[in-house]
Amino acid sequence: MGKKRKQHPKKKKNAEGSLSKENRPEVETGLIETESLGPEEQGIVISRFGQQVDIADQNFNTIRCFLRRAKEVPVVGDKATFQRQDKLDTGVLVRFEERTSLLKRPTPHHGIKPVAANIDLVALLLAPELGFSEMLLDRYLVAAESSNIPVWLIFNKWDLLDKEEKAEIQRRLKTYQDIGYPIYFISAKHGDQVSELVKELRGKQLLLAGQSGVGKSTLIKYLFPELDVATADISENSGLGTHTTTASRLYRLDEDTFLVDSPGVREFGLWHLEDHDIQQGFVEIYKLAQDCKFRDCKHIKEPGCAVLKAAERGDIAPSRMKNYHHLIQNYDQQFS
Ligand SMILES: Nc1nc2c(ncn2[C@@H]2O[C@H](COP(=O)(O)OP(=O)(O)OP(=O)(O)O)[C@@H](O)[C@H]2O)c(=O)[nH]1
Ligand SMILES: [Mg+2]
Ligand SMILES: [Zn+2]
Repeated sequence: MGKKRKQHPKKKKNAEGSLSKENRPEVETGLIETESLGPEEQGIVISRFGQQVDIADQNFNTIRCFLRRAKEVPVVGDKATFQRQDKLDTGVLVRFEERTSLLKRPTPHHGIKPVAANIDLVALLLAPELGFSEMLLDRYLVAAESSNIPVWLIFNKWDLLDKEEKAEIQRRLKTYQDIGYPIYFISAKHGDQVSELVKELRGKQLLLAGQSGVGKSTLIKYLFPELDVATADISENSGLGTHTTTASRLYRLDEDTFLVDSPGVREFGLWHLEDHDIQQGFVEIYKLAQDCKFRDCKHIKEPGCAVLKAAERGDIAPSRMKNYHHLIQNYDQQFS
């Protein structure tokens, strides 16, 4: 908080800005001396804590900024305008720009939480010891597709598998490759195939997603060896990750490449999505649905269903069809 306080400060005007009012936090500089504020600067939100955000400036130095009476709060990845406070290493958020995307996640108690803004790629990490499951993968894909953000699959901890296990995973993931999802096999811990992956990531702002323990932070740690990034072993008791990362954080790889490390989710409900989102989330099914006799066909047992016909011919993977049916008939339930 600003050290000096004033009773009736002049209100700072945010004259320009093409944003809708809702997108512009009401910066009420009531507790901060406005004359002690520096000129407006551009930055990017790298993390958020309640009513404060860390903003990285043009040189990627971090300034803790206050938001006041925010109507809509910024999230990691938001492009922001801020002002420094004289003689302090803190500042004030003035506004943030309109977003190209906003990734949201369902919370355990049927809430919905914004996670990151301006993400143009979700890198979904998978790992062997957590029991790679098509059902969980399909749920993630449905959620990502509903935000219209492309998804890449990154199978991590490749070093833990023997030849047969690798072949088995490759076989199972081929289904996803065939429907258009790029797939990488890496070892974040040892750096295997990481530079090949990173080459493809240039110019993107991406979010590392996936269950707790898949190695999201380990990948960050490998890419930023000078930083102190917390990672932790999978619990011996539960066989699950230990939710080591508790808040999303943005890292800059180069001038125009940014990675967001995010906390792994335990529950991944899709109750917040409509039937249509579920249908759109299965990209190959959605494409075929255009040839169904009925426009509102759900591909369960309707006559003239092009999807069911394609499934009979073997053009849709049985596991995908099964998971689609499961989700379309139970979409309002919570899953873990
Ligand atoms: N053998 C092996 N272990 C790895 C690899 N990547 C990560 N690990 C280990 O997996 C464990 C979990 O890694 P984290 O990076 O903490 O996982 P996370 O996805 O960030 O988990 P949360 O922050 O809880 O969401 C750690 O013990 C890592 O050392 C890998 O490529 N190979
Ligand atoms: Mg982590
Ligand atoms: Zn149909």
